[in-house]
Parts: sequence; structure tokens; C-alpha cells
Amino acid sequence: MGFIIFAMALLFACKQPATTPEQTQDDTTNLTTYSNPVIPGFYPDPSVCRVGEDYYLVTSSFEYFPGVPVFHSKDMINWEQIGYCLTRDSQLPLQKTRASGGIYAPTIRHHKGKFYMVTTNVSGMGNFYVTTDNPAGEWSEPIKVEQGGIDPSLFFDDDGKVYFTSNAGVDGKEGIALSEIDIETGKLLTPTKHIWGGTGGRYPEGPHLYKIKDWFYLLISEGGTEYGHMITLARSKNPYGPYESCPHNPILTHRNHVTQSNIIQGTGHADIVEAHDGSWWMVFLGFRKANFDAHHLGRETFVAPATWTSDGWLQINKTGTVDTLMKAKTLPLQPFAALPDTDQFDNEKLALYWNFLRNPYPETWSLTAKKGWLCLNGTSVGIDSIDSPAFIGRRQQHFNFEASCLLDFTAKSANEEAGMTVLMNNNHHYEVALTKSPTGERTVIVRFTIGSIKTVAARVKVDSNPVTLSIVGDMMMYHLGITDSNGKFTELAKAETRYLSSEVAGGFTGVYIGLYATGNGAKVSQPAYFDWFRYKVK
Ligand code: 6LW
Repeated sequence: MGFIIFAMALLFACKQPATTPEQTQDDTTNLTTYSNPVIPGFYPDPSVCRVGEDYYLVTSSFEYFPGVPVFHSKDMINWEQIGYCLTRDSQLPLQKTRASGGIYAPTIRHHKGKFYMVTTNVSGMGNFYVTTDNPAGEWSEPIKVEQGGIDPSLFFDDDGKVYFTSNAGVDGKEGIALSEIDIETGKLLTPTKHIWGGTGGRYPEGPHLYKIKDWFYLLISEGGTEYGHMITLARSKNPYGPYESCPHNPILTHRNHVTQSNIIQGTGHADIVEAHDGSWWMVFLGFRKANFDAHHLGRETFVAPATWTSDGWLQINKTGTVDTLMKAKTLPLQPFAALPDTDQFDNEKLALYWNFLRNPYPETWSLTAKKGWLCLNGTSVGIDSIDSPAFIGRRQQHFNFEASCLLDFTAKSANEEAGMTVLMNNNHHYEVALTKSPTGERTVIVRFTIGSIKTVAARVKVDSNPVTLSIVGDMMMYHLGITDSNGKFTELAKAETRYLSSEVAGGFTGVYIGLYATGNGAKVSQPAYFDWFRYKVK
């Protein structure tokens, strides 16, 4: 029975729309069909705010740089990345940050013409916020807040008070804590007080405080970010409590038997917003299981409609559950143009979707050294290191994809290599790379690193230069190989997506597709040049 349910889930999942979400707006019923997740791939811990008829959303980013991507929408369904909150080393020191360290859940708020983004750098800086007038531009230097815990949030009350919440334990009490802060300096104006412990689930976290119709509502997550995740709600007439738990808790979860065969699992960590037409929406994270109960795309951003019950509680998508195809009355859809599949590296700036692993060493990459090519100057740092290799990567956002790059590189020794990787973290990644064999031949290798198990699964001699390296992914497997000038792909080796999943690799991130160069302990004698990179949804 379990297998049949799994097979059905798989069949349904395989039918999922690929690049742009499937969207239709029915004029007679006024209902929109849209696909969830609305931002696929590793974009967890979403937070949203509205300014007039514009919506802004941020997500966490951990050890990747720049940090905290910012998205814009006109309809809550279509999201376009417009920038990052943390673009400078002074805002985001990530040097030697462990995998899944760095930036945890952010909150975005807009108050009196200013945007605020508050988050935690768990690898040193702790809780801090940055501000800006223009969310697509530069944000301020960090303003630190001396309250512990993760998942900080800000609430601006009408009387001018600013409340800071996080999941800090106080006097041995687990749960959500609150203080008032001076928003100019970040200084605490009151002691930190415990306000709610949740409904009994583990890890009460991700708090957001709102004032709606004379009630202070506290939205949190419990149960941990895995299969037991849930979203719970409480309210009080006073920000300090006592808080009354919503009788319908959890208001959104997929931990129960009704959703056990749903491909979407782990729903939690939410934020809400009232749209300019008076409708209410929730953004939250979830993941899509791929290879049995394992997921490798990371935790993704989902959106669901919310309504208020007559007794003043929030109901999410009527059922407290969601689907990959949603039907709801939405704002008029305003989709954005799809990004091109291929990056020709013709601009002097990297496209917004590219990230570095930790703060990049400036000399390791260039878009100007050879015009129209990305140049990676490999150093001694490899992608196994808790350091900053010569690497740029983009998120794998779809189960079925083909990624290719044209690489011009000649290794001078067997240590030197450059290529393409699917990388979950420094201990879990697969690559196809150009190197030199111990006997001096120009060689393409496929290597798998799964924890302490490392193996070169394929090694073929190649004469040509440049070479097109390719990785083709589906729900179950990655296929790594080379593509010839006629576009014919030759698989050299394959391995399961499962071994790059969160369940195997651990941590909070999702798979990246990266381009890299390294001397594995010594500087590489010459640069690796990438003419183009293609990420195509299949
Ligand atoms: C985040 C916490 C969570 O800080 O996971 O799922 C943590 N929720 O709220 C890391 O993303």
C-alpha cells in the first residue's frame, strides 16, 4: 500500500509544471490555479511585507554569499529576485563558516518609508538588522541587537514602540521571547521576557507578532523543520501575554495521515500579509520529497490563501493543508519574463542567481579577464574545504534539469581540476571535471563524495579543448558526462539524488549546481575559462 501511494505521488510529481509556475485565471469562477512552490529550490524561511500594491519577500541563505535574496511581486504568486540585503563582507562575514552556518531566518518589514531586514548570523554576529529606502539597492551596515535566540522579528506598534521577538530561552523556559528595542540603535529598552512556549511541539521558533483588530497575534512554528513541522497561532490583548492558543492549532501542517502521501512535507516557518484588496496570504516553507522520503532541493517557498474564522482565528487554504496545484481567488496575475536558459557571461556583473561559497577571495573569479567568459582562478582550496574555493553556483530549482557548461582548461598536474558540481555541502557533492591523469593524459573524471566515502567513478581520456560538461538530473538520479558538438550526451557515471538530500547530508540548505576550479592543496597554474553555462528545465 505504502508503495502504491509512493508510486502515485511520484507520478503526480513528475507531472509538475517546470519553469514558470502553471497559472490560469478563470473569468467565470474568478479562481486562479497556480503551482506551489512559488519560489522553487533552496529558498527557506520566507518573510513578506507589503508597500502599497508591491510585495517584498526575503529568505535565509546560510553560508552562501551574497546573503538574504530579496524578491518582488505584484500578485503574491509571481516573484522576481531584485537583489540581496547582504552584499558586503562587513555585513556578512562568512569566512570559514561551517555548512548550514551563517544566515538563518530573516524577517522583512516596512515602516515609515524604510525597509528593515532582521536576521541572525549564527557564525558570529548574532542578531542584527539592516535598513534601506530601496530594497533592490544597497542596505545599511548591521545594527546589532543583544537578544539571543534565532529567528528574530520586528513589530512596529502604533504607539511608536518597537518589539523584538526571537526564540530565546529565558530562565530555563523554551519558546518565544520579547523585548522592546530602540530602533535607531538596536539597544534593548526592556529585559527579555518569555511570552509563549507553543503547543508542546519541539523547537518553538520563527515567531512573528502582528496587531490585528485589537489583538496581538503571535504566529510561530513547532515540531522542527522536518516531517513533524507545523504552524501554530496564539493571541493576547497585551504583547507580553498571557497568550491564548488558537483552538484550531496547528493551522497548517502536513505531519498527519491526510497528507502522508502529499509530495509537499515539512510545512512551517510562516509569515502573513494583508493584500491591497483585503485578502490575506501566508508564505511558508516546505519541501518536496523526491527519492522515497528524501529531499534534495532544500526547503522552498510556498504561498497559500488565509481567511479569518468568525471567532477570530486564521484558517489556511480552508483545510490547513496545501497542494502543488492551488485553486484560489488571487490578485490579478502579473508574471515576469522568464530568465534565459543560458548565461553567456557577457556582462561584467554576475546574474543575480549566482552565489559564492562564503566570502569569495576577489582574485579567484573574473568576468573581465577574458571578455565573454567566466574566469575561475583555482587556489589550493577545494570544494571539500570549510573555506572559499574558486566557485560560483546557482540553486537546483527543478527535479528534471540539464546543466551544461563549455570549459576551456588544461591541468598541469593530477591535482589540478576544473568542472561542474552538484553540491549539497562540502561533504556531499558529485562532480564532472577536467583534470590530468597520473600518467599525464588530459582526462574527464566523475567523482562522488558521500560523507567519508569518496570515489572516482569514471575516468576518460579527451583530446578536445574546450569540452562541454553536463549533468542531467531527475527525481532519483544525477547523470554526469560530456556532450559532443552535435549535442549528444554521453553519460560517464550516475548516482542517486538521495545521497545529496537533507536526510543524508544534514543541514538546512539545498543542492547547488556549481562551476569551480581547484588545485586541491596547491594553486592552479592557469585559469579555467567557462564560455557559457546552461540550466534547462526538462
Ligand atoms: C530557522 C528555523 C527553521 O531558523 O529552520 O524551519 C531554521 N524553521 O525557524 C533554519 O532555516
